[in-house]
Amino acid sequence: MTIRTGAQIIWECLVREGVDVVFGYPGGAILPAYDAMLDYPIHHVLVRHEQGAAHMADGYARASGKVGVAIATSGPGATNLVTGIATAMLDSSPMVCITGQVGTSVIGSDAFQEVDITGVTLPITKHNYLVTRVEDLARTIREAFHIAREGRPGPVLIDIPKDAQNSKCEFVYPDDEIPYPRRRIAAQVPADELARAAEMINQAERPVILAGHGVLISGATQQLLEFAEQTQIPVALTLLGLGVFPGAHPLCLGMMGMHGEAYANRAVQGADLLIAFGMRFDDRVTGNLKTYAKHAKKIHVEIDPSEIAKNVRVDLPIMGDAAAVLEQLMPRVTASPRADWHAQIHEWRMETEARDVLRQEEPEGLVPAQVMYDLWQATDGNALVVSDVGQNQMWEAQYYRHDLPRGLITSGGLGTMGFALPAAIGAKFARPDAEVWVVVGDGGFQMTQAELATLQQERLKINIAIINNGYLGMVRQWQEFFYERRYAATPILSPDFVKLADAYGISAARVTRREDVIPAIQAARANPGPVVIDFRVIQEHAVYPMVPAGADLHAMIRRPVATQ
Ligand SMILES: Cc1cc2nc3c(=O)[nH]c(=O)nc-3n(C[C@H](O)[C@H](O)[C@H](O)COP(=O)(O)OP(=O)(O)OC[C@H]3O[C@@H](n4cnc5c(N)ncnc54)[C@H](O)[C@@H]3O)c2cc1C
Ligand SMILES: Cc1ncc(C[n+]2csc(CCOP(=O)(O)OP(=O)(O)O)c2C)c(N)n1
Ligand SMILES: [Mg+2]
Repeated sequence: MTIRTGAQIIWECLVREGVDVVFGYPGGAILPAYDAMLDYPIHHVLVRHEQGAAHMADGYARASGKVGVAIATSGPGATNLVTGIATAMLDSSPMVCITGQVGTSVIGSDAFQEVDITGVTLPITKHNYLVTRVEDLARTIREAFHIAREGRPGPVLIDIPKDAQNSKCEFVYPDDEIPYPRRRIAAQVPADELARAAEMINQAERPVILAGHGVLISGATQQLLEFAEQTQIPVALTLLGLGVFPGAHPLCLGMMGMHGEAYANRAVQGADLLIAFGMRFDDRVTGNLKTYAKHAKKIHVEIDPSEIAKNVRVDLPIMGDAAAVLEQLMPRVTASPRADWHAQIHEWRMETEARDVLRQEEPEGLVPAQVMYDLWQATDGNALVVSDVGQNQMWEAQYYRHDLPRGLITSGGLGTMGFALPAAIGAKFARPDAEVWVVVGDGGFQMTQAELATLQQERLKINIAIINNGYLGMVRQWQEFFYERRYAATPILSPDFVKLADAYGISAARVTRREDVIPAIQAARANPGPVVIDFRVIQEHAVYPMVPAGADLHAMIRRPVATQ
């Protein structure tokens, strides 16, 4: 008989789940678990704030497709995880968070560092548990990992009171079948649905494929490529879908939505059929729902039934895994040149390109889009970029062309500033050989810059490009467009980032001129340690195009062109 404490059972189970790295921060209620950890082959990354631990676990998950693990103590440790958990929830990222809790005998008494964290995280976890009996721990942990990764992935939290960690029981690893999900989605799509979908696709004259994050989660990138090439249907991508279809492919329309390519949005609005794979029609993607792709029939391929008809009414929902559905559709779809449609899209594309900031007369100062373009060039498009939130995120999405899946990690649904640096640390643990670049604004960087110490303590090679415009730029842009340039609370003072990096023992450079961009990037790449580059870009500079929130998708604010 194998007797183990609850604390030991945690690590026994994690090791069996294939976990070899966790991100965490200790404290009283989780001390038994930390004590037991030393006897297991697990690398613990000590973060500087628990929000960082959650983002690291999330970044690890997004870079690898595996479940990331974050650990925190009760009370403030657990509540500090909340933003990171919500970030993972909104973007369907698989994560398990383990929190210590006060002893079961004092739960509910406002004991020291007591917070009802299962209550707090109920709406932002896929599932959560309070495990009061050591006998339930092993099964719960196994179930938690299963739930985190199955179907539509998401974060799961396990709260473990200190006495459950200290108690002992017989340890038997429960490797029998997990009874979840209770409503499994059939692998086989009903024949009548396949026939209807194929008919709609084969008859369409102006179809567009909308591909999202679900294609990545499903591992369906190859199937998507074959499907698009077979049908000759252009592919527009969501922010979280960038890379699931090669950006360089002639059928690729780039990003759709609020800051998507104007020609992609025009194609969506002009389409007679939308075929959506693994995307959830977020409001950043659709704009005004009343006028969204009004003339298009819609097929929605989705794994989560609650996403069907949530935002957009669809003519044909197909429940299933994107890869499986694409494989079953393939033999039924026919090639069609659709020459008029492609010619129309080409015309829109040319019009869009004429307005490209990179084709405009050189403005004074460093153009952020240029920095992104140069980063793309200098890294041969092969970097794993982890972007933050705001204008920097949109410029990255527009000017760093992603041809490969899992080349971009970013917080889409929650739009969490401060995500990039910690998420990049997690991603580097998942993919140690990847060239990891953080793209972050001066505001977002200051939210989690304390993780520079974690970066250095772990001796990780990550490069950080701060797009420093002296503003909370994306909010300033809204103020410029919609609040008569009344810049309330958006000019932001930053420390000297070069000196800041130096204080952590990290190399740094400042770039103010275009000609210094590529040399600085190459010097950073050549440096064996982490490097921070402070790109001092033009301050008042907007991301175009922009669909104002709630406006019609075709009613884009466009960049003015000199010739018009
Ligand atoms: C400042 C800012 C600006 C933004 N602007 C834009 C913009 O212009 N354009 C844009 O696109 N986004 C934009 N976003 C991001 C946007 O908010 C959403 O996060 C994004 O559009 C969601 O993409 P998605 O639907 O592909 O991914 P998710 O939200 O992750 O949804 C994935 C979907 O796939 C499904 N799925 C999961 N697994 C599978 C599977 N195996 N098979 C089938 N389906 C599966 C899920 O159930 C879910 O419905 C912006 C965000 C910020 C912060
Ligand atoms: C945690 C958090 N707080 C507030 C916001 C609202 N917000 C969205 S973008 C943005 C500005 C970001 O500024 P910065 O990091 O400098 O990036 P920039 O837009 O200038 O590139 C703000 C405040 C947010 N997304 N996240
Ligand atoms: Mg800024």
